[in-house]
Amino acid sequence: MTSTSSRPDILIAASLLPHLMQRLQDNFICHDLNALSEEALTAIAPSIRGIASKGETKVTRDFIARFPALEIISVFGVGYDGVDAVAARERGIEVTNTPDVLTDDVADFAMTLLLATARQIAHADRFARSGAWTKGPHALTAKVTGARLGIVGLGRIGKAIARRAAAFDMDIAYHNRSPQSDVGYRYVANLKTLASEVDFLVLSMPGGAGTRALINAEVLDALGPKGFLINVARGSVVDQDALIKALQEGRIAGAGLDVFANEPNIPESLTKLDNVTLTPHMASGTVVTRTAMADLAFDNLQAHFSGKPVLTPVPR
Ligand code: NAP
Ligand code: 8YV
Repeated sequence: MTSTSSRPDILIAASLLPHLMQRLQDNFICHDLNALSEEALTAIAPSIRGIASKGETKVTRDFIARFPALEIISVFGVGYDGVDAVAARERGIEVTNTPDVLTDDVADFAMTLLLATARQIAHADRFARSGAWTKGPHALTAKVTGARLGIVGLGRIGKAIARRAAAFDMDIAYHNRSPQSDVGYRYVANLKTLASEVDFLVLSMPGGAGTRALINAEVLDALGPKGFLINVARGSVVDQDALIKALQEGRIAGAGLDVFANEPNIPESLTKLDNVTLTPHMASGTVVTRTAMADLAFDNLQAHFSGKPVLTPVPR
């Protein structure tokens, strides 16, 4: 713990894990954005030197402009699409995230969603509990082993998903803006073409303006009535209305979704569907991984305020 006089003031812009909050409170003067009135925020704004935030939290250009002494924004999460990193960079403000420590858990979860959706685990569970089994067997489901997998966003998480899919003998192809030199999987330059060639389309690209609604009605139609969409990326990368329509009309077979357009709200038109598996943005949500993310988010702040290079700056 550092002495109160030397502790930098930081703004807590999101609801964070108790473990992270404890470490922040021990080392910084913490101001909780949610507990501050507009007036109180204006009063403390000149003293704020750091912001602790989450992947989904909006830290806009206008918000950043309110803090003239801001030096660093530490994001708890690898995705930092909520932060206007360009506005931060223009001011020389450091932005950090938490890559790598969550890769395995997110990839495990993507495979879990894929298997659960293909084999209709959530539906079968409801079926078994309701007693419907006494009237006849559950419908047959889709085979995963040996099926064709398309990954959109073959980065850290995408590659970890591919390694897991290889153990299911899946035929793996991917789409990025450019091919990766360190993998042997088939690169498909056109997203619609990739969708038309696979049984499962898994999304693991970043959110933000560059990927907004990349998965639209045309891509879904290319995936087709036997194809499944699995999204562990961001809700923003899918045109959610087009997805719901495609699911309702059987134009795709099903979807496994961990992320949504307007979290934590999920439209009733989606929750009513039987051909979906829905989870509340929890792909990185194990005790071990969330603790590692919290430690990394803290260590970035600590390094910066100790005059050391931050551990994981976002790419420039
Ligand atoms: P990463 O290593 O940066 O990989 C992202 C990949 O996406 C890169 O290979 C990149 O390749 C590709 N990409 C970027 N823009 C693209 C575009 N317009 N079209 C197609 N591909 C594009 O990031 P990561 O660590 O794997 O994380 C990926 C994302 O997963 C995060 O940004 C976050 O949104 C999401 N995530 C979700 C959860 C969850 O709880 N559900 C947890 C962690 C992460 P190119 O640059 O060559 O295009
Ligand atoms: C986090 C995520 O759960 O890392 C990311 O990009 O989406 C998740 O790991 C989230 O950002 C924290 O709420």
